[in-house]
Amino acid sequence: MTHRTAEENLGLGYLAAVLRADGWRVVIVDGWLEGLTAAQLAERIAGHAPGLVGFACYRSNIARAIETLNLVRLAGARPFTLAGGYGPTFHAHEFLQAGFDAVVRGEGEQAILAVARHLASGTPALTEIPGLSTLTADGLAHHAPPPAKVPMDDLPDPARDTLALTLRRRSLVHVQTARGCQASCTFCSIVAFERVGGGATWRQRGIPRIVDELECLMGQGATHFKIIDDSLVEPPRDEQWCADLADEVSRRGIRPRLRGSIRADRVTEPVVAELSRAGFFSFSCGIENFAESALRRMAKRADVAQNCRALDLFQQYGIYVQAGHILFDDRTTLSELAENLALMGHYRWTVSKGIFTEMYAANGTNFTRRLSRTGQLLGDPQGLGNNKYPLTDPAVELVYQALKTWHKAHTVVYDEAIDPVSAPKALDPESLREFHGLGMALRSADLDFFALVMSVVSAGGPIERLRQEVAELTDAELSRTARWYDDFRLSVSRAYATAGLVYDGEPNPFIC
Ligand code: B12
Ligand code: SF4
Repeated sequence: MTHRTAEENLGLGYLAAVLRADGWRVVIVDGWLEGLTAAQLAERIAGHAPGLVGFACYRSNIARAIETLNLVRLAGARPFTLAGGYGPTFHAHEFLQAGFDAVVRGEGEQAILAVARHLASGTPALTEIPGLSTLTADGLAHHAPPPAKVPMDDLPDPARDTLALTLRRRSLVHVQTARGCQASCTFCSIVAFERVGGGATWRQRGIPRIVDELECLMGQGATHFKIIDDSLVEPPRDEQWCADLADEVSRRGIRPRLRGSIRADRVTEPVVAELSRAGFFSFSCGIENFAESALRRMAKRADVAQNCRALDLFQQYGIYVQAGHILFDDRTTLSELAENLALMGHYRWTVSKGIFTEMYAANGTNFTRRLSRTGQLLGDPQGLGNNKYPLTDPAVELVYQALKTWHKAHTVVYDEAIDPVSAPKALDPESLREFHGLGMALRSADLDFFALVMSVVSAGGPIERLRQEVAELTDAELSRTARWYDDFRLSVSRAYATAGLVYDGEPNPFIC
């Protein structure tokens, strides 16, 4: 669980589908979607007396997974326990030491099938299962490299056991049309994950299969979908592919509302026009930065001009955009911050959850490898899978601390106000507009504060004096605006009541 609201877990759906196709009885218990405590989840698991229990984990939920596992064991059940997903893939040792019998690195369909067969018949041996890791007397053992990736059209459609729950929560129904990405941004876990499995870092399904799945889900009541691909229009997908998708959707007479993710350098007018015709009303776009030097450092394929062109086109077609932003990394400069402030102000209509953003240093990424090589890694004290590192420029550090303090003070209101457009929820256009308006008001307040901090720090002077001035400014602005934020929260509550939505996220653990 996090500050986000729950969404369906397509990974579990794919694993269940593959196991069922092989004749196994599978039960999916989605503790997050169902809002279960560890004790309730453990009771449900133990009640099925399973031979194999698989947990889908992030590094950040290892503690809850282990708590649940221990409760299952306490209830007398002794299943073989397997952990998979991004957390176990990049932190295999920690998951095994914490008590899992085995970890699957990378995609799980083939490995879980092999583990199920092993448990039933002893064959294949655990040590022969590709992608499986266990603890041995010698420590962590990655027994065999992950298997060759299965072509996407050869995978069954994911099981949809949690569809009714998802629809009830008005959370978008997830669909995957491709896995991976062909770019290689330094901070990205997606490409790191794809490299674990080897082979191509991107593969796709054909349009007929994609639209079949949409049509089938619409027949079960789904209207709004999140296409969870990390990058929708990877080559060879192009303008023609977008037109073909729109044609196929229209030929079937369905009108899905779609949200997707796209890289800015793949955005052209025909792409946006055709995707809009296919039903896309919202995109998440990794803009990341408005300074050329920062984009080059991140190895982004897009330059600043492409970022701006993409945003302009989305605006022209009335598409909501959640703009991924990474304001700070170890080498951020004051002039880069100034360039960002200017263009963030120009594009204040984009949806962003708060003003403070920094580059995550996740295990397995090129960014983290570089920090490790240069001795800059300061560890992961919160155990969230996000290593700490120092900033080079002390003046930048002042802006960093000020924006972080500001963000922390408002994190609850960001999460609640912006969730319905960033998650997003299945809302009618009017509610969506209302939540977007609330997000823009928050964004303006954030940018005003960012501008004030920049004006103090850019004036220059001894760093200790600047530190004092920034601290005083932050305190003064927090108290000056307190009343406005109180009123704002009332507006958010009213918008939730009008839309009939409930926000049930937890406090954000990542801002610390
Ligand atoms: C949709 C999504 C979400 C949804 C919910 C997803 C859910 N219920 O699981 C939302 C928006 C809520 C979300 C939240 C978060 N997410 Co997210 N999310 C995604 C996204 C875009 C797609 C996930 C997906 O469905 N993939 C498709 C399925 C088929 O793949 P899969 O889930 O990885 O499962 C496969 C394997 O991992 C493995 N596997 C998975 N589980 C298991 C279990 C077992 C037993 C086995 C054997 C194998 C196995 O087999 C599966 C089939 O091959 C991914 C990016 C991506 N491409 O995966 C990011 C991603 C996984 N999320 C990420 C992050 C960081 C988060 C947050 C921590 C963000 C935040 N700061 O709040 C939160 C954490 C939420 C939590 N529960 O704690 C990162 C993880 C990075 C990392 N190094 O750990 C990713 C990679 C995004 C990124 N750009 O970096 N996320
Ligand atoms: S474009 Fe997005 S998914 Fe692709 S490598 Fe960059 S950050 Fe990762």
